[in-house]
Amino acid sequence: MSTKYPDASVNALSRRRFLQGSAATVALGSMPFSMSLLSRGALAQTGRQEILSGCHWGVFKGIVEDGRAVEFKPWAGDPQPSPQLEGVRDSIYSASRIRYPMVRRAWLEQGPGADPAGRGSGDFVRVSWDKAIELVANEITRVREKHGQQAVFGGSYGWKSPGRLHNCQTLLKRMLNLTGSFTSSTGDYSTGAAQVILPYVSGSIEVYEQCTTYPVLAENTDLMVFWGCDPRNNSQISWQVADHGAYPGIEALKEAGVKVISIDPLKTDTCEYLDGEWLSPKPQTDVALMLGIAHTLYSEDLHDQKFLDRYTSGFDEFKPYLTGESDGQSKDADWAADICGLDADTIRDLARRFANNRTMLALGYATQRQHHGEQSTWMLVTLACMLGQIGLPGGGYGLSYHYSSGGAPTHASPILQSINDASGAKASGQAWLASGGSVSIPVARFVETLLNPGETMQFNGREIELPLIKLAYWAGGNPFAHHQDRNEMLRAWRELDTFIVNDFQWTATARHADIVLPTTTSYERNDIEQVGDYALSHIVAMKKIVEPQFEARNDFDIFATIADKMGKGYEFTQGRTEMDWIRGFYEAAKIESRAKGMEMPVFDVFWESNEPLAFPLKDEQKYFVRHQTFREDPILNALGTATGKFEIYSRAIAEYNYDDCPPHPTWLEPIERLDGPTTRYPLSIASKHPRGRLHSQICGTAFRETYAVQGREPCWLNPRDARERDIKNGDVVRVFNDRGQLLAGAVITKDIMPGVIRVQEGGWFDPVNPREIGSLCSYGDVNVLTPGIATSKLAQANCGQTGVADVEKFTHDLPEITVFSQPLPRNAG
Ligand SMILES: Nc1nc2c(c(=O)[nH]1)N[C@H]1C(S)=C(S)[C@@H](COP(=O)(O)OP(=O)(O)OC[C@H]3O[C@@H](n4cnc5c(=O)[nH]c(N)nc54)[C@H](O)[C@@H]3O)O[C@H]1N2
Ligand SMILES: Nc1nc2c(c(=O)[nH]1)N[C@H]1C(S)=C(S)[C@@H](COP(=O)(O)OP(=O)(O)OC[C@H]3O[C@@H](n4cnc5c(=O)[nH]c(N)nc54)[C@H](O)[C@@H]3O)O[C@H]1N2
Ligand SMILES: [Mo]
Repeated sequence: MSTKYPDASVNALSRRRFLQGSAATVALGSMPFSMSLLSRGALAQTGRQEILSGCHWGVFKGIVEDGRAVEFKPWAGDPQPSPQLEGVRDSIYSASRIRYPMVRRAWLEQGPGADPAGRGSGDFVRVSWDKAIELVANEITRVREKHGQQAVFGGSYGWKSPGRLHNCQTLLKRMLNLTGSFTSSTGDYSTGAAQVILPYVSGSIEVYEQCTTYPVLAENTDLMVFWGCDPRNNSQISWQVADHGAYPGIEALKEAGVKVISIDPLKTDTCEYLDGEWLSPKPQTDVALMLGIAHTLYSEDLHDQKFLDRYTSGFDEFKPYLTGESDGQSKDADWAADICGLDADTIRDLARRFANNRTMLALGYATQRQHHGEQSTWMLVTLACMLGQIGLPGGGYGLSYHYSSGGAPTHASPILQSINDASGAKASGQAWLASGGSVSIPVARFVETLLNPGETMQFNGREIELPLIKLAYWAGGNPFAHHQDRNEMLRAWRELDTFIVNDFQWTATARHADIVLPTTTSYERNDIEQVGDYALSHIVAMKKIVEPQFEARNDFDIFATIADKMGKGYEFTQGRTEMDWIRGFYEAAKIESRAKGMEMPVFDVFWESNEPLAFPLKDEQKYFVRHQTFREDPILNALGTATGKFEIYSRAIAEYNYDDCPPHPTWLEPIERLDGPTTRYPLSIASKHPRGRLHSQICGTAFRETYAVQGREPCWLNPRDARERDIKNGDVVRVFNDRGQLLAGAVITKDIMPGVIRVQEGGWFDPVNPREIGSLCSYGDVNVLTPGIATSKLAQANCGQTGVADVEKFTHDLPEITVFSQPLPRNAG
């Protein structure tokens, strides 16, 4: 297995479920499935059809009239459908659809590596599929022969569509593994820092594991703290097919009258909905704030020393830092107030309220997607240890309440198998961390690798040598949206001979490719998936809704044909059709299900029913409490750390001796922040995950019109900052710093703290002059402004939520936005 989230979460979940299953009594015989087979589903064979499918945004029925999808109607069982579904439907037909195989003219006419600065200029030549496949296969072979296997990069990262068969990233690796080897990538952009530090702290990656469930919170929690955490915005999507279970969960908190605090530079949807108390410390100063709270707990004897003694190790090493005994600076509330901007009384009050209530600390991922991002997660766990409520119903901490509906109870479901990357048996559940190729680099260090081949890099206690890469193949990701410091990246890309992209949209990534292969959307092929990353509530047929548009082909068929060209066609397909594979995954789940006392219907009945197949929820899962078993018996259920306890001080990290990741949680100044000591721009950038998109996905559809301002990405700013710059609502503004510049449309609102602007990640990069590094982005890709640095030597993760800039009213002629239509030659010569 080689995908990230499902393996991480599902392995942990399934392991636990199996353990619990063997202890609990699972009734033999059939369990009640809520699907009424065949009765509801039979398709009317008229001009109009309703076809069941699923996507990151949820389960839905594709309404098809005369072969065209006219509506994606949310499934009746969806508690809170995402409005983005309409944009998802439009992605099939949008003007940004890639129609034919295309090759960059200079590359085609002059060979690999020709005119690398011309990438992005839009001068493509249409070629036949046969020609395109031949070019790709020959180029992979050429690069391997000339520069070695590691010179091919196949660790392409991103939010490919769900589905157990058409997983384009796995399929790319499958082709590359069957024909040789390649350089892969490790980790992800979401939790790059947290997932590396947490195994030292709590013994597992945690960020993709189940939290104490919402029903438990509603019953037991007095105080729910959403710390840079916005589940109502972020639960619109899941890595698998979204269940949206967070929404009824949050509604239950509201009904129960749970007190809510939101610590965030923005007034979030979640805070608004729950009528929460909004506190806005300066971005990137959360560790200082947490230390101030911890200091108050300690100095007022509000901390739980018994919990610290029994369940943690290293508090004694941390204490001299907290009190200032070791460095002369007490980390008290006054010290914290100076840094974070909340006043000291508020900080002390937070400490008292946390200690005197059953408190759940729900941390999002943004605070770890920052310079020294390892520290915020570590410090939050430390705070929870001091409060001593970990493992109690409704107390402690949770790291995935905002992600894929973590906290929605887990159903008793079998786990669907999926196609593999043919790399052979991967021994442990850690496989997703370093899967596929023989060489692997931290995922966010690809640009650094291109620029520094042969150099060594510290990474999580190891040294790795950065490989020479000449060919990059991307499938199912958009690095020209997700990676930071776009201009540094453009420079690095010039080191490549060849960049190949499979996608269905003309993203900036596809535009910067040498060879572009048009793929189907998941609505043009058949597949199967689970509903909910944590809930695992259903198995859903992801049925083909419409025929492939233009010359689009499935990634499966594309990679099978490339493999075939290289003599490995049968090994790739194993002679099985799309439906053979899907049936096989289902049959394996049916066997697993039977072992657990549940009888799934035969495949054809499932498929024809046109309804998702539901799995039961047991009470012990409904009322799951994270770390409860550890609390009950810390010897028998020891954590996976070296000491078996929560580690507030890590001997292993001490041995690495990294200057940017000390052995206990520590406040370290980031390279830049609002009012930072060496910071040169006045506004901090919150590149929050978008309300109207999944990253960059569906930016190229008509749904963009629901939020765009003068056709551009919005830039939210506080009235004070707008007034100081004479900016009015709806003005086009230029946002800039030393790294880059973009245009955006001003949205003035008090829902953002002074000194902070919000430009959501995922806006499509649209340089006015593609040949010029530093050119103005006319649509609003926030990553022209963010730094490409790593969090630290420990995790080498991205810092997308670090960055400062300034804003001014844009008074020149507005440049055209070209990125949402078919590419045309621009500045090609
Ligand atoms: N500044 C800043 N930057 C960030 C973040 C931030 O908070 N701030 N967040 C980071 C995070 S957490 C993430 S996860 C990344 C997200 O970065 P990405 O996951 O790269 O972003 P997406 O827009 O989801 O890109 C997915 C691409 O895959 C394509 N695709 C979908 N399905 C298929 C398929 O079946 N086949 C093929 N061939 N292609 C397909 C889509 O069309 C799209 O172009 O961004 C990161 N970047
Ligand atoms: N609608 C939608 N939902 C999504 C996604 C999407 O693209 N669109 N992407 C999905 C993915 S891949 C991921 S990884 C998750 C991402 O989940 P997160 O990383 O948690 O999401 P963000 O929206 O980037 O940030 C969450 C909150 O943190 C706040 N914040 C930013 N900086 C700071 C800070 O320094 N301190 C504090 N206290 N708060 C801060 C932001 O204002 C925001 O409200 O979301 C998932 N959900
Ligand atoms: Mo992510």
